[in-house]
Amino acid sequence: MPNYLVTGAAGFIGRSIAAALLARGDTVRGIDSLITGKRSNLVGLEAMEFMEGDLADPAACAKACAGVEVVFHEAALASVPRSVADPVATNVNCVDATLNLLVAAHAAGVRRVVYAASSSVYGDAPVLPKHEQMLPSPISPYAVAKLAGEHYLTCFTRVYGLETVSLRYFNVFGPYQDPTSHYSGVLAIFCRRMLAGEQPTIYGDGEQSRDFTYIDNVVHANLLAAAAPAEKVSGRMMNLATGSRITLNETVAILRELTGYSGKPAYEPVRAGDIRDSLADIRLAGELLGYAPIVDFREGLRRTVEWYRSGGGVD
Ligand code: UD2
Repeated sequence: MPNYLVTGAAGFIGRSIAAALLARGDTVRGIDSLITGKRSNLVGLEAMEFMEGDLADPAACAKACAGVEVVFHEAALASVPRSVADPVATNVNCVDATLNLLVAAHAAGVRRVVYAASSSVYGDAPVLPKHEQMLPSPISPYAVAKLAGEHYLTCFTRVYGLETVSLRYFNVFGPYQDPTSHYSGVLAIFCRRMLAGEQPTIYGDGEQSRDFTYIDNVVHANLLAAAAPAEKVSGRMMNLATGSRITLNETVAILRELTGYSGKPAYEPVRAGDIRDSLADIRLAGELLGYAPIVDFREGLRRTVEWYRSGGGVD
């Protein structure tokens, strides 16, 4: 029987967590609807028991949770603009899916659920860095859905005694992030375009900033969150980031060095639902998990460019 279930196991973050668990010898089950996850992301994860299934289906959730001790819940329909285009699909795949998973996890006797929450819940409050005592102020349907998931986790701890931890990811990037959709993370899109000698597009003036977080930091924090004592972390949410920020214009300048692209970006109007600046206070994850970033932005971007350069992300 697997110790761990990873939802969204054929997605960027899910497959990275599954790979780390397998590497340390754990038994892992993965579930993915393959709506945005890709079979090609399962290469190298052959030791994982993989189920194609949708968390919107309670029976699939029950099957996935059977015999599991800890769930890493990474499945989602990520992307702010996708949620603006189709808020109902985001709700089904983020809110309904999370509730179904929690019901199944509780019924199956799962001990802990670790949840991929999002920095988008802070909205556009001008305070930087964003800290966990701030009142959430979601702008996009995606942010609302991710926040609803957090509240369901806390509720399941309070009402049903299920251990839960929510990690508010800040703009995660790295190998295996899909660069092919216009709903993809910006750095994946920029890496792919600039390596191909194509012009990147910046929405807005490029002075918006993000606390871009390399994937290894996210995997590291998830493993810590699964192992931390319940009395310290259960029912809690915390930021997961690096505690530093960079503008899109600056990322393009670094990517010009790393990719050799010599052109300038195109500028288009600001995207609906977008946040201007994002920077995390990461002290709480330090206190509760002993988390500190292990790979900084520049090194993460260098590794990411190398991965795309060597053919990653293209099926
Ligand atoms: C939000 C969350 C992030 C995660 C993610 C999931 C915030 C601050 N962050 O990321 O934590 O949950 O959603 O999808 O809410 N852009 C361009 N050109 C492009 C693509 C994007 O300029 O080709 C801009 C975009 O308008 C935005 C920035 O890049 O200002 C980042 O966009 P993104 O889609 O990578 O991530 P974001 O910040 O919506």
